[in-house]
Amino acid sequence: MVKGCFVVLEGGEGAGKSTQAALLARWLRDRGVPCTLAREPGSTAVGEAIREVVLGRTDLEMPAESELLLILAARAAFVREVVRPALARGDVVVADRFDLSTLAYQGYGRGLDLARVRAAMEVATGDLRPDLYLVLDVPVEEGVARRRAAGGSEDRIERAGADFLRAVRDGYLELAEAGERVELVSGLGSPLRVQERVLGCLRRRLPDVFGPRGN
Ligand code: T5A
Repeated sequence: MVKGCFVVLEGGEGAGKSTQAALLARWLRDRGVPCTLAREPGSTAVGEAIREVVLGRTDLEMPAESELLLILAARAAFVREVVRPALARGDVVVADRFDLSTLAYQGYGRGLDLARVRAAMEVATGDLRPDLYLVLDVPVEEGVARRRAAGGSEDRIERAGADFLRAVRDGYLELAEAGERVELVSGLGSPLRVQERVLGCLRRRLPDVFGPRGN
């Protein structure tokens, strides 16, 4: 039986994280593997309330430090109420964003000191470490075009503009280069083509869970 495992989909706006997270959750469930699919910020009562402030309140200007601490307040609940209980049950947790987003957006994007961001993040996450991060990468223009085609309005963070989104993407590329548990995956091509790449990485990096013996 598959043991608990924590996989995170990361990347910039419109990279295809939600699409791939949903495809991966379906792939696991089709094979009888218990799976918890969740998104950040959100997935708890307090997290969804904070999401409404951080993303929904486009009228609010706030210091980057306030944005960071609100997101971490949401994460503290996410870790305690969603991730840890799911891992204890033996689920595969598929998260649409986690702490790399904070380094990429609040660190590289907003310009907060990375060491201080990491120190603050410890309060929210404790010793919890994902088994693998998959960073989906598309050029900023492609991500923005996909989001526009999907319709809906820009959230408070997306409104920061193209230079901000480019800094976020560069941050992800650096984090993927440096991170031992981080895989960079091209998000270009059809969703099914991207899913093949995602599954290829998972089989290679987490064979006990995603390899032929795991499934
Ligand atoms: N945030 C979050 C921080 O600043 N710090 C943090 O610590 C955390 C956790 C989250 C926001 O919060 C910020 C970052 C974000 O700004 P969100 O609504 O969850 O906000 O936003 P995103 O995660 O960015 O969601 P997006 O919808 O923008 O991007 P996704 O999930 O990467 O993309 P997806 O799958 O929704 O696809 C977007 C569109 O593209 C299509 C889809 O059908 C959809 O229409 N698509 C494709 N089109 C062509 N080819 C493919 N391969 C496609 N895959 C999907």
